Amino acid sequence: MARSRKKTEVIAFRGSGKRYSILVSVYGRPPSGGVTDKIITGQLGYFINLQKLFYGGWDLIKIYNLSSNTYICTHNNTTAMNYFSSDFKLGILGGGQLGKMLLADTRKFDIQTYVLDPSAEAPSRIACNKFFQGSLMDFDTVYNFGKQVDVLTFEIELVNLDALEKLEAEGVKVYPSPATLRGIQNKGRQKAFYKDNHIPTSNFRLFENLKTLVLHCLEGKIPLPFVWKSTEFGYDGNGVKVVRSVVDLENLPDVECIAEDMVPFKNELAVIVVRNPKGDIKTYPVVEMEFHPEANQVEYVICPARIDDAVAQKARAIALEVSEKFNHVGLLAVEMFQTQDDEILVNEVAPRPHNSGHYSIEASYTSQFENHLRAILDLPLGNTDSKVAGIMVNLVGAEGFSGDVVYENIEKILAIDGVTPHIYGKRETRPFRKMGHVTIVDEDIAKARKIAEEVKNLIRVVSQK
Ligand code: AIR
Repeated sequence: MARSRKKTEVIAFRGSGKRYSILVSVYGRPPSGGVTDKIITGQLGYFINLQKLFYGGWDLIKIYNLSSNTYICTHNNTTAMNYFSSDFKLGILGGGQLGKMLLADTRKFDIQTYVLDPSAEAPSRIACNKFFQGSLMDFDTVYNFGKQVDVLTFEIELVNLDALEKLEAEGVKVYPSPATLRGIQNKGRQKAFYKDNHIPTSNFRLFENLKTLVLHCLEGKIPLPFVWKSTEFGYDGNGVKVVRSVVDLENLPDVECIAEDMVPFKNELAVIVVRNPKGDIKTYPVVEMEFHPEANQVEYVICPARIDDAVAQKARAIALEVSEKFNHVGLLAVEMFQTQDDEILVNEVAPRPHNSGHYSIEASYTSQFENHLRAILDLPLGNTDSKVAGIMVNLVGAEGFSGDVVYENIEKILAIDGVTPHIYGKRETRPFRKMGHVTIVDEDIAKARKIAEEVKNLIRVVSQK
């Protein structure tokens, strides 16, 4: 927290309405408005004093970064919330499958939820307490939605950040924080963050539009192949393309983008980190993505990854560092490459529940969804260890099928021990759309892997004839 001293201001408020008491304002900048109780300026021993602040009974503590003009941390101590079977409201931006799985745990704890999603048929609709249909990118829609809840979270990164910032400044707890999301939402900024913080990542170059990238490519300034990524609005593989020759750039959208060095990795790994506002932090075990040898598509997410202990420890340590440097609250999925010489490079992060953690519903002591909830509500974090080995197979829409979905052979996979399908509740399938997943658990990872292959060969997501 707040390591870059000269750039940080700490403000603690007590009181309500327009009258505040201010305990600390580092570097002598009293916040505008309100009544000043006491101002201490100068260098604080950050860690000691911040800890004291957090537990010192102050109502609201804000840490403001003077360089980026953003709040890097807001901590509201006002009342110990009664979340359970009460009027407390958790707002969730996005009502897709991730939200739906999170809602299984809000139901378990009897926590009230409001959900906003653009689709009237969003999967979360059936499980929340109140559903709102509207755009996640529209300032007013997000702001008005957020005003009705006590804590706000999101299950997709493509949300209106300005609205989140305003809500946070007005006292709504937003986790993960808008400042963290701002550092992640734009992939150019995210990569720059890794470089600035000495987190190992592949080299990249930022281009303001496609034309500039094409010019650089034609002049031979970018070694081929490379990975093109649009800096904004990509998800589930959209906005990413491997470029092997200039021709591959032809049909790409004319947007700000990055060109990343291609990493000839041995393994693609992921670590999910969970962190609460107090700073308690835990990681899930390292998972491994196994790719289809020809199609180059992830086929299985395997937990634990079948890698050396030393590599796993390194991956977990790097993931912890990334979460801490982002000052992240909630779940952070850190996707990484294990290089040929066993180095770990961070590929990208997702500040939300993640596909690579779905296995945890059946295989872990505490699922990623329950731990997200515990983290954003500042509750003790649950055990992230696994009870058994878990393998996850994504159910994506088969190529050539669009329309009302049918899960072919689902009864056959249900007949196998340790197999649990999750159906997301999207009525319409489209090629490669994420429609569900299947988890396979077993004491023996090799046996689970065999069953996973059987499942993969049996089930198909198609449309009605
Ligand atoms: N999602 C969010 N970021 C990445 C993914 N996969 C999930 C969220 C979101 C849903 O995908 O749960 O709401 C949207 O899926 P679709 O198929 O409607 O685009």
